[in-house]
Amino acid sequence: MADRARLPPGQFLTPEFPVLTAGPTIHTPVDHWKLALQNGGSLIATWTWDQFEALPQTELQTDIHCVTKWSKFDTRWRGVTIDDIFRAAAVEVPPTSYLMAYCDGGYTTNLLVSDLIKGRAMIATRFDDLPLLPSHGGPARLLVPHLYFWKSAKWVRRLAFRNEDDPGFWESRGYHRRGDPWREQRYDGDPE
Ligand SMILES: Nc1nc2c(c(=O)[nH]1)N[C@H]1C(S)=C(S)[C@@H](COP(=O)(O)O)O[C@H]1N2
Ligand SMILES: [Mo]
Repeated sequence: MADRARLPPGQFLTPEFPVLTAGPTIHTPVDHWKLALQNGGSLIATWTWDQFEALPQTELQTDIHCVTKWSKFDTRWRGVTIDDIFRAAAVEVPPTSYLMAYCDGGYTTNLLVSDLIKGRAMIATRFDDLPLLPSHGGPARLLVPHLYFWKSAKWVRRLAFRNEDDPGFWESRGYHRRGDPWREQRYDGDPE
């Protein structure tokens, strides 16, 4: 079997790309799309679709791991790293340690800023060289592949720095605050 060492504990490998959404698929036309970066309630920067597409583009090939136990190897994405988003907004030093991602449709997820920087995360707009399908979060989703896939918020529209690590949608429904698959941080109460 292919490279067992790449499979986190309790996971199985699938060639499929399952769709998991709490609620309906959201369809946001790109001319209605904007990304906002905030510090708490104050706006730091916004990008229209065309402005966002003009930011530096990064390709990333990576394994992904869902808490429902499927993992998929070597997925291929393109988008804008969070480092480049912060740079474009002249955020040299992140103002807080936490961040909340907000999506069209109301989904949210909380993240440590340290899990998003240094090339570990992006806002992805392409999968396998094609525009990201709405079912997988197109036009744009967060991609944080080293954490369980619920952290990779689909249809993301707003990133807000926060002073506290307040729980997002799944985190307030019994899932772990951080969700590291290598530590099996599935549920609230699993090891830090
Ligand atoms: N906006 C939004 N993002 C979301 C979700 C959701 O319900 N709404 N589900 C999460 C969960 S639980 C998983 S496993 C992945 C699934 O992504 P996929 O459908 O592209 O496989 O999206 C995550 N991002
Ligand atoms: Mo999930």
